[in-house]
Amino acid sequence: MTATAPVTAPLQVVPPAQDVRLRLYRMMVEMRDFEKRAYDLFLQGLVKGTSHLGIGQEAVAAGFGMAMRPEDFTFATYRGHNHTLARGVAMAPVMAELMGRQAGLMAGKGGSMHLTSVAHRMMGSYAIVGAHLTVANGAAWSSKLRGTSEVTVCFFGDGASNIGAFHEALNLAAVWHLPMVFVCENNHWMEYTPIASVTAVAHPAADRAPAYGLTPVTVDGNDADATYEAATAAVEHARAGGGPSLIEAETYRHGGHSRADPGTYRPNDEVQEWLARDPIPLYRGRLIAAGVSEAVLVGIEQTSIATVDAATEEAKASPPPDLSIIESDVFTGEGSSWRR
Ligand SMILES: Cc1ncc(C[n+]2csc(CCOP(=O)(O)OP(=O)(O)O)c2C)c(N)n1
Repeated sequence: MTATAPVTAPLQVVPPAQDVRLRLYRMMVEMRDFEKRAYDLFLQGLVKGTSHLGIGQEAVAAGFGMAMRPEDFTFATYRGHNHTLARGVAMAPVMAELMGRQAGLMAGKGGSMHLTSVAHRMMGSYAIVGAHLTVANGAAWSSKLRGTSEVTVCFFGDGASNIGAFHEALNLAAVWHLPMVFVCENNHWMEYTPIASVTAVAHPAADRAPAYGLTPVTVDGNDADATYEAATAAVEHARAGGGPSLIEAETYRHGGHSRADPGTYRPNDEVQEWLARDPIPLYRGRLIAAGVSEAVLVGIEQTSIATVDAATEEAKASPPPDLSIIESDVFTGEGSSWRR
């Protein structure tokens, strides 16, 4: 069974201002260059452990990253490099983390699947499918109890929509009217299984939203203008006290599920159809059509490569972590006193 055809955006997308569009383009180019380099470094044996690339899915991370404020929280899956960069985390510590170096975001202890930067309110990348949706609810509940205007955005894959925690999280978010935005990145495949072959509805997340009183929203996840518009609406709705939203962004991963997977189980015509809708060349063409000069775009592209080069060298220059860090950052150090 092949994946469903891409949605044609149901939204009347209003083009963002040109400076926003250029920042969206820069973010997507940087994400792509970063992940291509990470893959090269994996082939050289320098990236340790496994990694899951979001190449092809950049317009989702960029659209939401642009719509969020610094005080908002992100929760992501193991496919979380792009979401981490989208929160403004510098490339060098992320690259060093992938390489298991001391200069890594978590001193080299976490690796690709656990990227976290509390300072950037990037509250973690989670490897247990679906489990982080309930944790994200906790962050949103905290924001609400503290009377803040913080919003939590939680990304997950289509496969997570068939996990019980997805339904539990949507239900409580609705009951507690939490400032949450649930974002399903429907890339049509959960590891090696097409989501359509194991799901009773066409849109695995959006079609279930009404069961929890939420509006079903689908968006073209390869169109950065559309993701940005949908993200802005949902984030500001939550910030204004309107409660949770769910957005299903239809997209596609260009490569396999994880680093060692060539992805050959996918029909070639399906892969070609989606490659032709690569979000970055599509957006580049749109910017040119809108009057942006070739020189401006080339400048963004050259700067991106230079940034990735510098991050790679910085990461390579860092030594492996000292064994003494193995017990740090494991416990809060406050025992269970917080429970009383
Ligand atoms: C609870 C649980 N079951 C199974 C796995 C193994 N597993 C890792 S990724 C994955 C596929 C998830 O697909 P999806 O949610 O669509 O996300 P994607 O990888 O496409 O981004 C599975 C089954 C897991 N990590 N956690």
